[in-house]
Amino acid sequence: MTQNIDHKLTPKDFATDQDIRWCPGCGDYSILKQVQTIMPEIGVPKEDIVFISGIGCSSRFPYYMNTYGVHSIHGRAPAIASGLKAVNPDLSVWVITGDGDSLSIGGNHLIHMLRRNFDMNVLLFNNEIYGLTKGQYSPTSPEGSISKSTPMGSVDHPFNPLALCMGAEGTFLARTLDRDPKHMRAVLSEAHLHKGTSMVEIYQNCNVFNDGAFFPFTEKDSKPDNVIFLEQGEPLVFGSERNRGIKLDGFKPVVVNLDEGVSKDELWVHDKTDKVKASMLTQLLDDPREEGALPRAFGVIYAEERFNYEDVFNHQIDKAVETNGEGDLDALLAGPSIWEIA
Ligand SMILES: Cc1ncc(C[n+]2csc(CCOP(=O)(O)OP(=O)(O)O)c2C)c(N)n1
Ligand code: SF4
Repeated sequence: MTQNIDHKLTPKDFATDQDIRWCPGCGDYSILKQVQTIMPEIGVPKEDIVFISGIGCSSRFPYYMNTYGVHSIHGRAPAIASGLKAVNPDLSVWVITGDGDSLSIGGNHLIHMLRRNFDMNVLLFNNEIYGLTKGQYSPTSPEGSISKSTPMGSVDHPFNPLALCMGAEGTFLARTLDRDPKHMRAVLSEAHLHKGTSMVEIYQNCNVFNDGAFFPFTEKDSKPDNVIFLEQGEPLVFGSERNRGIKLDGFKPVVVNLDEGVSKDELWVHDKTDKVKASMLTQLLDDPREEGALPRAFGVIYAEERFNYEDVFNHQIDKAVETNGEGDLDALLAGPSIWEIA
């Protein structure tokens, strides 16, 4: 859909007059800014954009976007977004959710939304904690996390969100960081272009209840050693000197040093359409604080073309109307199929 308006929109056109209730310093501000920045570029009229969230600090997002929006029910944004997209396929639909909202109470809704592959975008703000309810552990909190609800350390093994989404047959998986605005904007723009459900996991710092959870990936001194930025068709290279890379030894990723006789041609080349390799990238989840940890992948990990639910669903309705006529709901309800309750 192209913009059909006579003045060019700017990010300010997507801001609202609402007082923002996030804590000063929260990573949510950066995500809001990047989303508002890409909105004029995607060329969809404001009136055709809808942000739908569940419950959580992150889920206050729709109040701050000057588009249509629904601050819905805890964990249920995928269900509401799916219904809306099914009957209004021309809308640009964005689901905003937290790791608690989408992976605890909303886990079931998330996986079914993904396999259906509606053409919409999901931004999962992962801060590895429940922020709004003041710092309980979440399904992405690492083992041993000390929180309000796990004073002796969490015993739960965490989800790997993107591996979970891949297992649920997601067709677009990406990861980005609140503290890398340029990277986030590029990923969000690509997510918008994907014709299917794009899942973008965003590492988001909750500076009040889980400050620094992602510092190894975001801070200047540690980021180059812990982050691989994926580029389609490019070898996996990282490090402050860009002299380290990942090579596949069979199915085992190993770190190699390009200064020690290994050529770039031997490295793993990123192909977002290769499901097996994308699946391996989702498994690069080492704790960066541990000796010998492999770096973590950021960017578009996987992209697959598959039909959208809404297209086939609406095609079926058209076919049924063609064959059987418009139908009559009153007649159906008062119809001959009756039964008695004893
Ligand atoms: C049915 C229901 N159960 C529990 C809650 C309490 N609750 C509100 S937000 C939330 C979790 C929020 O965590 P997350 O989705 O990670 O968002 P964040 O606040 O960190 O952005 C919970 C458990 C609720 N509001 N409704
Ligand atoms: S509690 Fe955490 S996630 Fe919520 S607004 Fe404050 S800093 Fe952000």
